[in-house]
Amino acid sequence: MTAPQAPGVRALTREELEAHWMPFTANRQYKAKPRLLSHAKGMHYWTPEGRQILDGVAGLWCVNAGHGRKEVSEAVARSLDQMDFAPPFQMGHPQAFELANAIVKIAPQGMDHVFFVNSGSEAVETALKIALQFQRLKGEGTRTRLIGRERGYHGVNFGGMTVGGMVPNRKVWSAVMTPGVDHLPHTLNIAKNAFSRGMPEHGAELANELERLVGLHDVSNIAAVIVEPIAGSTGVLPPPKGYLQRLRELCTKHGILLIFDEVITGFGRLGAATGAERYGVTPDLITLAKGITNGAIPMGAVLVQRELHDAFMQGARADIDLYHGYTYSGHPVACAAALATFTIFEREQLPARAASLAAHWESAAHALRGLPGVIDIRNDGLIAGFEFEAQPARAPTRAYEVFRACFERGLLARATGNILAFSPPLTISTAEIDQLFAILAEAIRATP
Ligand code: PXG
Ligand code: PLP
Repeated sequence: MTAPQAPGVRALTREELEAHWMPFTANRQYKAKPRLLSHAKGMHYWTPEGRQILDGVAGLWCVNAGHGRKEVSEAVARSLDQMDFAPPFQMGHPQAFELANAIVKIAPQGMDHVFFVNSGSEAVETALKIALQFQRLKGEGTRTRLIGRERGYHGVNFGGMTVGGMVPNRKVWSAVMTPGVDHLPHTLNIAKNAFSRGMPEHGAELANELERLVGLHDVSNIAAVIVEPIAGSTGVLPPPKGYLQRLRELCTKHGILLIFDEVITGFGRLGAATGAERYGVTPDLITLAKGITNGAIPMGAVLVQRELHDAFMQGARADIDLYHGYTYSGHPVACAAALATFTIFEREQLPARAASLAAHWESAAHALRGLPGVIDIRNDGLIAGFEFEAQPARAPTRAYEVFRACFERGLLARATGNILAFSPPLTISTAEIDQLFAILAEAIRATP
């Protein structure tokens, strides 16, 4: 594909890079050798110098329908022209209601209310707050404890950071984290499950740790459990067979709400509309973000079971039911982007497309087994993770160096710890899948 025009793109000087303090980035390392992206179309990015980069990560797990979708950009432009902003509190606009109905249509049965936010992190805070208030409304206000999981990622705000289990994201703020939080053990077991294709065989019993926490704190104190159906950011950890079912059973048995954080798994990534659908387990709340607008405009949402929502509607009609919301909740331009994304999803059947590509993706990924230092390959849907042998004294990690080698060879990967993750747009072709893993293999060989 020829590169789209990128007017006005020029190299930045070292000084010009300084003012922007970049998120989750080694700023000094980056600014000494910056990697810039200037334009994007379909499966590719381009650098300012005109190098074409195959997008192996859908931006950051979000551009599920591929880059530069005209329907999205035109809907955004129209919406901006029509109405730049509408206050979301005690006022509404048609697109927010239309979008909520569209989301409910792809949601698991019974999850038929949607609360809008602007990011995955905000979706998580919102879901936790709804869960806590629901327990009070049910007359079980002592249920305040929240349970996350080791190696979970639930965004960066205080609640999400605390239920999350990514050590570097937590350690500095340890003393001021949300009180009353415990963690289930993570499910990664390379000794038993290395090179599993899809869901690993071993580890369903780890869900029983919830029983231990119930025994420790007493069930009357536990409000909710939050997990990603498949942990993404901390290195692609597919759920062991039976694990999520067991967690659901235990939550139901003990009156504990189950929250699936589907910021990555929502909108087709696993070959179904949601991870809940893919794994056949229905939670009480689902957080969504990223793919909801194809990454074009920030947006997130929380999907809520009817029973929970209805419990909030029992007070006096003039009472505000949930003291929560953001200035940009359900922003009209974000809604327009999301509705256009939905149109593409339906027309191109992207979840089904991802499902039909998953077997090819899996075998192409696992064909890299045996490359030097690769100790595990994990996958599900259109996600794959490659774990490298630990070399504690090595900095940067091998994964980071392979990421750089991929970029030099025209492939965008995502390095997290000593793992490389891939999650391409669901519009990828089988030839592009082969190309992706061929570049990766070469980059691994070139990075001893
Ligand atoms: N929950 C999950 C499961 C996520 O994956 C968030 C919440 C937070 O979303 P926002 O929109 O606030 O970033 C995420 C975000 C990575 C990576 O390298 C993944 C995310 C963010 C940054 C990096 O895998 N996921
Ligand atoms: N800080 C101040 C001073 C505000 O007035 C507001 C919103 O009105 C916020 C923070 C929250 O901003 P947002 O609603 O965009 O999350």
